[in-house]
Amino acid sequence: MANEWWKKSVVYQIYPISFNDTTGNGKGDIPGIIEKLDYLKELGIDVVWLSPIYDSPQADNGYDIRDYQSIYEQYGTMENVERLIEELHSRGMKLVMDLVVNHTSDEHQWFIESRSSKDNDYRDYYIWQDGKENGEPPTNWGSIFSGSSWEYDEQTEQYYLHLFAKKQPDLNWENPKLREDVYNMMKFWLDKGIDGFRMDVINFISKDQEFKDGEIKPGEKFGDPGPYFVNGPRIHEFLQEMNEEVMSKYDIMTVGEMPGASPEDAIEYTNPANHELDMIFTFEHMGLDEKNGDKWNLKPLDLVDLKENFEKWQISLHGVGWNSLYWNNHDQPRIVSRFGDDETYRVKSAKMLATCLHMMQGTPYIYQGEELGMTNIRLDHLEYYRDIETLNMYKEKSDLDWSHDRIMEAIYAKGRDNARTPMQWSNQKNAGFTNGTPWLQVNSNYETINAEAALADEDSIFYYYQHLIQLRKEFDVITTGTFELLMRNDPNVFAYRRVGQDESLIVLCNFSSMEVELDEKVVEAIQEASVLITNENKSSATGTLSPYEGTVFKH
Ligand code: TEU
Repeated sequence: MANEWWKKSVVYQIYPISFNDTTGNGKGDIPGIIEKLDYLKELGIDVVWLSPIYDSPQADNGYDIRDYQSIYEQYGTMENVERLIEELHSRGMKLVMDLVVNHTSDEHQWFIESRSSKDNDYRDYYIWQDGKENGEPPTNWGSIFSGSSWEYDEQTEQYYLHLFAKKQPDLNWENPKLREDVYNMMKFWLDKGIDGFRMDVINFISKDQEFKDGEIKPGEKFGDPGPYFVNGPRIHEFLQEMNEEVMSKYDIMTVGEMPGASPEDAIEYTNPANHELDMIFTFEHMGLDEKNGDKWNLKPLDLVDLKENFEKWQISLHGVGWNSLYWNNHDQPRIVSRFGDDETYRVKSAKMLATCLHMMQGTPYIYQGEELGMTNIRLDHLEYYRDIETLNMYKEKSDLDWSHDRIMEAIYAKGRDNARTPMQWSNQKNAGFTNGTPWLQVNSNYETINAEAALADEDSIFYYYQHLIQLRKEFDVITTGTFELLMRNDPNVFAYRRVGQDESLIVLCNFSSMEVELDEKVVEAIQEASVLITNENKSSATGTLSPYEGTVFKH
C-alpha cells in the first residue's frame, strides 16, 4: 500500500485467446504474449492485466476455472508464465492476474466432490438448496447468461446456484474453509511474483441467505436476483478478511469488477482506511445506452448523462477513494464504434475518446486493440458468434418474441465478440494473429487497421495513446487535480477543468460530427493557455471545435 504506485500507472488488458498465436491452433498463447512485450513497452504501459489463463473447459473463455493452480494447456505451461513474469519485470512492467472466485467450473474438483453427496466435505463449497414444494427452483432468479440461475442435480436432488452459465456454479463464501482455500491460492500466485489481481464480479460473492424471489420486471420471465447478492450483506467483511490474510502482506494492486456499485459503495471499497481494495470498475457509464437495465435493449447515448456520470465519480472519489478509467474490455463493444465514428472519423474520434478519458483522475485501462482504434464486427450468421452470453441471449429473446433483426442489431451494438476478434498485428493473412484458423473471425478491416501500420505512422492512434501516457507521468494535475464540469448542458461537447498545485488543464472534446461553438467563458479561459495535446491541427485557442476534436489546454 505504501507508495500507491498504481495511481500513476496505466494498465493494458490482454485477452489471451485473441492476442497472439505462436502454435497455429488459432488461439493466442503465453509465448505469443512474451513476443509482444516490447510493443507494450513502446506504448508506455506499466501493468499488464491478463484475463484468465488457468486450466478450464472454456465454457466462458476461461472465466470457468477447473484448476486455479495450473495453466490451460493450449495457452502454454507454468514455466511460460514464470518466464512472462520475469520478462515483464525486466522491462519494468508488472503483471496483474484475473481472480475468478465468485464461481468455478462445474469440472473443478471441489464441485465434483460437492455434487457427489450431501455429506461430502466439499458440499458446502457451493450453494445448494431444495426446490420449492412444487419442485420448481428454490427462487425465481434469472441467470445473467439467460434462463434460471438454479440447476437441478439428480444425484442429490437439490439445486445449485449459478449466477452465470450452468457450467459456472457459485462458490459459497459463507464457508470459512472455502475462504481459506481461496486465500492460499492467491498467495500461491503472489509468491510467484505477480503484482496484483483483477477480481471478477467480486461484489457478488456474499449472498443473502434467505433466498427470496426477485421482482419480475415487465417483459421478463425471471425475477431479478440483484438485490440479494450485489454488494451483499457480508461483502465488506469478506474483503477485509481477504485483505488482512493476503493483500496486506504484499506490495500489490487490486481492482474489483463491480457491476451495481455506486460511488458511495466505491468509497467504502477503496478508501484506504477500510483496508479492502485499491480501486473498482464501475459499470454506470457503460449502462447509459440501454433501457430498463437490459444491455440488449438499445438506447442512443445522451452525452449529458455521460458527462454527469463521470462528474459524479470524479468528484465523489476525490481524496477518499480511487477511480479506474475505462472505455473497453473483453465484455464491452469497441468504444470507437460505440461513442465515436468508426468510419469517416475513426482515427480522430478514437483520439478524442482517449483524450476525454485519460485526462481524468484514476488509473486508465487500455484494452488490446483500443490503441489501434479497432472496431466492432458484424458477422452475417449467428453461428459465427462464439460468446455464450450472446448465444444464450438469442434463444431467450426469441422466446420473448424479439425479431431476428432486432436481436442481431443488439448483438452488433453490444455483443461481447465485438471486443474479442483477434488482435490485428499486420496486413498479412489473419492479420498476423495466427497461421491456423482463428477461433473467431478476424475483422476484415485488418488490412488498414493494424499494429504494423500504426507503428509506421507518426500520427497514429497508437502514438497518441503513447503521448497521453507520457503526459500522465509528467503532470501531477492529471492524477491529483480537482475536477469541474464545464458546458454542462451542451449535448455535443464534453468539457472539464482540472486544477492542480502547479498547473491546470481545460479538456475539450467534441462527441459529434459537426463543428461546435464553445461557451464564451470557456473561450476566455483558454485564451492565455497553451495546447498540451490535440487531435486537431491547432496551436492556440479558437472559439470552435471541429468534428470529434479533442484538445487539452494547459495553464
Ligand atoms: O463479467 C461480469 C458481468 O456481469 C458482465 O460484464 C457480463 O460479462 C455481461 O457482459 C453482462 O451482460 C465478468 C467477466 O468479465 C466476464 O467475461 C465473465 O463472463 C463473467 O464475469 C463471469 O465470470
